[in-house]
Amino acid sequence: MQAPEYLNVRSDTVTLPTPEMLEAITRAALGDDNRGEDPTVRELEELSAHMLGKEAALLTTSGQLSNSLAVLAHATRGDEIIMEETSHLFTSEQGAISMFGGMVYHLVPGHHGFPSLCHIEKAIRPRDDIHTPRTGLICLENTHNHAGGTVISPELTRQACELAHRHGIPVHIDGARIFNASVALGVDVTELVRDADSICFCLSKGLSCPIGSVLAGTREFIAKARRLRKAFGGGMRQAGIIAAPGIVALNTMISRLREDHQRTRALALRLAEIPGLSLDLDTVQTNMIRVDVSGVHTTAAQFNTALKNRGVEVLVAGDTVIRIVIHRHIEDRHVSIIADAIADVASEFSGVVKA
Ligand code: TLP
Repeated sequence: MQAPEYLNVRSDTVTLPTPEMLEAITRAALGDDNRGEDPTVRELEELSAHMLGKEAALLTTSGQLSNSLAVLAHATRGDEIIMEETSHLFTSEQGAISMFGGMVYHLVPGHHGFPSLCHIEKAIRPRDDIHTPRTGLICLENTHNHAGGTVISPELTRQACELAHRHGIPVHIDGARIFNASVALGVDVTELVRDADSICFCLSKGLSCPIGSVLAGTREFIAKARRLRKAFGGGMRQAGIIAAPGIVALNTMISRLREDHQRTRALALRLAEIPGLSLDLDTVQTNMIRVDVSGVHTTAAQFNTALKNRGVEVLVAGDTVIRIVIHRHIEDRHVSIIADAIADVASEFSGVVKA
């Protein structure tokens, strides 16, 4: 008998490289990337810039490093950075932009992760007031992690950028999962990033690469970010072994994200039927589901422990909120296994005996 599978749906970061990626690593032409001599890194950077409709791109080790480099390249010490109040940049990156860049967060409320335009406008500081900080940058996040993987449309992105640019402020998009947004909306990724001054995306999430993120923008911006990357100790040598699977991912892994979204929707519909669990189906737009388990009188941590004993692992995303992220290793047949395990745990905690 085969051992039961352990289904880790904590994040799409758990995905492993494909055989094609591993083969590409062994074949990659390599050089010293710190000196711009790695041909595979150059190829990935050129391909990324082309796909995003930007002048240039830079390979970095992580989404967080890309975000920090973007903020530090756009803004200066003491500047305020406007973003939605649950942005990953604020909630989950250790305050790095304050720690390393001396920037200040200016948080605004939003809907489904999109900061409302009137709040952005109110948050922008007057240029000529000697008392206030300067507004250095506006950040958007697409898809929005803490809002549940929600997407921002090209039209909303355009409106936010138009507002920012009217005030002479640049816009950065944390697009860790921008390809999920483009697939969910059925629009080319260039439509989603056209008006933004910079954008980063992750290779290491739903695209299944082991490492890496790419930051893109103008040539001048990327040259600045490249210098800063070195200052952070993020300059790499034969980084073609990271870039090679990235090229495979960009060429082959984007359209399949649709399957992840379909399975996510199917699972969310099952979970919405389970007594005591609460989730907002409106936010289930890509590959994530957030579920509040307080209705079955337990904590997210206890819920996860009970789930792990049944071979399913989720993320504890709040005191009573669990997060499920569907990815390449989750097949159709796993959807009902996960739903049954969650239903079992929910009924166990709520003391309801199953018929
Ligand atoms: N998100 C991770 C962890 O923070 C939990 C995840 O599992 O979702 N921007 C966004 C929107 C992200 O979701 C993440 C990672 C990052 C940036 C940072 O990327 P990495 O982990 O590569 O530094």
